[in-house]
This record gives sequence, structure tokens and C-alpha cells, in this order.
Amino acid sequence: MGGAATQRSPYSFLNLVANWDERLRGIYAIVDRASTADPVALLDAILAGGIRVVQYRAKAGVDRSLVRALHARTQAADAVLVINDDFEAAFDADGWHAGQEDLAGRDLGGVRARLGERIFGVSCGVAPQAREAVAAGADYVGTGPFAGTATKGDAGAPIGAPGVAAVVAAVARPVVAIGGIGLGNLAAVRASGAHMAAVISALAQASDPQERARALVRSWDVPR
Ligand code: TZP
Ligand code: MG
Repeated sequence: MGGAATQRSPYSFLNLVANWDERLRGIYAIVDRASTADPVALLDAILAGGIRVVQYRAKAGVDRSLVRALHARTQAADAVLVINDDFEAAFDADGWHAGQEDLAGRDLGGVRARLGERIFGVSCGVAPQAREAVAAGADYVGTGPFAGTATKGDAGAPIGAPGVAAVVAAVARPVVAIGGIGLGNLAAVRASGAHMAAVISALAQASDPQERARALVRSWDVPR
């Protein structure tokens, strides 16, 4: 997995106890409230299609009762659910995904301690941020955009496979690549060394999300 230069976090024992590494693999589906009319229906379809890592993202605000409904479904499917942005809502799911702006001014040791065995994921643009996040106890790191995306207006310029590979080399935790990922470039994402590929529109805009989920999962799992 990651580079030998990585410092082990004082919190990494939590990861070993919870053993998230094994589960943080493959297609990482983001159910984005703004990209789908019916998050529950989309979740059901993608779980039926074989996806086992899910993030719920609701930039206009997270509805905790909806989170609990989503979590019941991911638990029944033996999938993990992390919540973007809203730290308190993470306690109704399996963990929290934070951007750099969500971490500003927070005591990261306190965040890690409060999450306990829950997952702590952090978006990192570049390798030094990723090292810092892992040293603070992050269980996985997100990086991108891998390619051009219309889903996030301020995503910045694509970093491509070399940018993802630099983050993978910097940390000994799973890395999820994000941005403009679909069936057409999934093999390139895999070849970059990323452990997971995050997708929003590739699922939300599919006419048959279950079938698209299955195709993404199969394509990721092709022996290489
Ligand atoms: N962060 C970086 S790019 C992006 C986010 C949330 C959007 C990814 O969406 P899509 O539709 O899979 O390109
Ligand atoms: Mg955020």
C-alpha cells in the first residue's frame, strides 16, 4: 500500500481494532442529495448492484432521520456509510468525511477521539495534507479531481493518475480518487494505485443505477 516514509498515527490502533482498511476498497458511491431526487431509491439500487462503500453528501444540510434510514440499509447490506460535512450526523452512521475547510479550527486529536472506532476520512489536495491527515488519525484520504467534473464547480484542475499516485505513495492508508470518474476511465484510476474510486454522476445520472453499479464493481474487480 503506501510509502515507508509514513508516520504511524498514535490513533492507528483504532483502525486496527475496527479493521476498516479491508472494507475501504473498490467503488465508493457518493449519494449526493443535489444529484438525485430519491436518495433512498438510489442507495437501494447501488447496494443491489454490489457497492459496499457509500458517502451521503447533502450540502444544503443533513437530515438526521434520513441518515438513520440510509444507515439501516447499508448495515443490512454489510456496507459502510460515512457522512460528509456534518460531524454530529456521523454518529448516526459509520463515520465522517471532512474537507480541509471542515477541519479548520478543530482539535484533530479531539475529533479522532470522539469518533472512536468510527471512520474518519479527509479530502486532501496534495501529499503533505494527506500525511498530516493520517498523522491526525484519518482512516482514509480522498484526493482529486481525477478528471474534469461538472458536479463540483470549485473542484479545481484535474490531477490525473500522477496526482493520485503521489498521494497513494505518501500515506499508508486507503486513498479514494474522486472527480469525473466513470466506466471509461476506471482502469486508469485503478492503475494510479487508488484503493477506491468515488463516483457521483456516473451513478446518479445512469438510467439504470443498479446495472451501472454492477458494471462499475465488475470493472474495478477485473484481475490485472
Ligand atoms: N470532490 C471533488 S470532485 C467532486 C467532489 C465532491 C465531484 C465528483 O462528482 P462526479 O460526478 O463523480 O464527477
Ligand atoms: Mg466538507
